[in-house]
Amino acid sequence: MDSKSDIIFKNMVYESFLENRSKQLVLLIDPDKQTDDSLRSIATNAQECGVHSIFVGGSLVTSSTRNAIQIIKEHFHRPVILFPGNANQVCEGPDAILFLSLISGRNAEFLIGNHVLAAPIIKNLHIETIPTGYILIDCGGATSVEYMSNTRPIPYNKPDIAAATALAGEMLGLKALYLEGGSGANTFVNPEIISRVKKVCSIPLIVGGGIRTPETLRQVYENGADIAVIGTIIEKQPTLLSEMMAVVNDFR
Ligand code: 1GP
Repeated sequence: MDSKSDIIFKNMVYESFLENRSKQLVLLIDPDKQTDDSLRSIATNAQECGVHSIFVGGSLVTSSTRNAIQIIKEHFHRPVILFPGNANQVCEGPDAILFLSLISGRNAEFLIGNHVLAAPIIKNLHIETIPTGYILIDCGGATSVEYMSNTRPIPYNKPDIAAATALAGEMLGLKALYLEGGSGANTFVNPEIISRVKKVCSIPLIVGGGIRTPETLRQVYENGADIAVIGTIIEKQPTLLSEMMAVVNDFR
């Protein structure tokens, strides 16, 4: 039996990002938008549909993330990954944590400040970290993440800046990149940005924000996303999840 530190050393959740480099679908759950009952039904639906992982978090979370993770894990048996808006959201229970550096911004608190606060806690809790370059793209409308992080997103029509930012992140040793339009964004990340980033970087590429239809999801994958994240639309239409998974399966 592996000890907890062996599991961290082996980076098991990160390996699951790499092992299936076809396409993966992640469901984002914001604990503040759910009740215990709705968490049970969302997690059960995600398990049945074959969703690869669940991210838990948000820019501002006031309810118990730990409780949400515990309930989700009772019904969903693949990786449950903390996607924290800040160091305060770090808690016991997730299989891994996206250790996010907001590299599109110039706010030191989200480049290193929160990390210093969180690192000793994460170490004590024996949680695997996935160092991830988080890149905000302006997809219309002011998003919570932009406001809460006090950073400006990269303009929608500036693929050169996005690609250079992503490349710098990979050169700094980050192990995944996350192109983020922001939860509930007006539109999804510019496909040209996705394809330019994919061209210059080799680490797993996560894309999320504003993906609301199977057609959009297909476009995100065709342009180079390895992992797509959907949240808002599934809160509104849970039954759409199986249609989204059908798109993922087309790439297998
Ligand atoms: C936000 O990328 C996620 O971090 C999901 O966005 O809620 O718009 O699907 P949506």
